[in-house]
Amino acid sequence: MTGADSGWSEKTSGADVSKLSKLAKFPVGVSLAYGNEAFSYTNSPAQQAVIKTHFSQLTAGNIMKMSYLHPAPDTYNFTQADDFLKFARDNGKTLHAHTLIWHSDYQVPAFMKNYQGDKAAWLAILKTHVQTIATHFSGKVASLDVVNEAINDGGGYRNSLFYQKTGADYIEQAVINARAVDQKADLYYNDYNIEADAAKLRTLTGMLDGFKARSVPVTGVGFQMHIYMDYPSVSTISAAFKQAVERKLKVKITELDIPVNNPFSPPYQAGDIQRELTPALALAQKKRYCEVVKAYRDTVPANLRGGVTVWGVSDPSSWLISDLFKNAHADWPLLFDGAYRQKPALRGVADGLSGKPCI
Ligand code: 9MR
Repeated sequence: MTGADSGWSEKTSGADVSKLSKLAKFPVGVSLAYGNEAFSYTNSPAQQAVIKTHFSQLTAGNIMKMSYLHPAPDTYNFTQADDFLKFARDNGKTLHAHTLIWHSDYQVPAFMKNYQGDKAAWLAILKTHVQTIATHFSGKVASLDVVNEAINDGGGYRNSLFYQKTGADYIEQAVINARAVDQKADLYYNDYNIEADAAKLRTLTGMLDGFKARSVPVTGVGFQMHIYMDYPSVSTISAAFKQAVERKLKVKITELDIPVNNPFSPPYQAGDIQRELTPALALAQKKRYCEVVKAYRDTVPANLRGGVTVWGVSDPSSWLISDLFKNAHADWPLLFDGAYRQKPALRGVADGLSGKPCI
């Protein structure tokens, strides 16, 4: 059974949310698949209706990554991204651009993988990359993930292609270079597990302190928040947000999802892995979503709230149901089911946004 099937009943869920984003003064976002990708909104009026009703900000799940926008040294392709931007604008949504620099093997353009050059040459091609893209989107996007996932699980900088060529300098250079061509957009450093992994968080705060000392103009930290029902605790999450808040940096939850099974640790509930989204599990997930959003509101002052974005619209579209996790049962992570029906999780987010008790 996959996330498309569910045992909970819409009638008993009491989700009944009329317009999620109206409940917050900050952006309430969602990531979307585009064009030929599976679960693209472009082919689905039902999905479009959900997007238009409930979200105020959009992030492209893929099409604004490096290899899509900059496939060859002198070739930039903005066709899809511009169409996506048009969809956002036509529907009164802001856009969060993801992401200017990311080490992921799938997303680094082939020409960069093969590029031979010294540190100065690498910093120069990355500067051109960052500034060409940030210039194109300047005035059109509210915020950008400038660098994604540059820190290791367990701490220290990730030994990515970019790190091998430039050390950690590429990170702050990207922020400085983006700011030089876009004075308005919020500029984020974005990563996963920084809310959970103490050593990873220490590397992050060390990096942020260095930025401060050198006046590197980062606006905030994107906490991806691919989390679980049982991990990490709300107090651990709040403490991590505080690290950014204490440094007067914005906090943006950029990729929130909460599967009911945790493939990395024993099943969420004792016994076998949950193979059905029972009403009890759906309600537990509602509570968890609420607590996370409430922790965000309670910990991050209004002027530092960059927003909350979920990583996908419907359960079966989630990256967690993709090949990578196919056999791992990281199921039902999002706010709508495969038929775009509201899950209790949506009510949980709504309650969290409105400061209601999490039940
Ligand atoms: O959800 C995205 C999936 O469709 C892509 O195949 C994958 C590789 O580009 O990236 C996924 O999104 C990732 C995001 O860009 C960065 N943080 C982790 C996300 C989930 O893997």
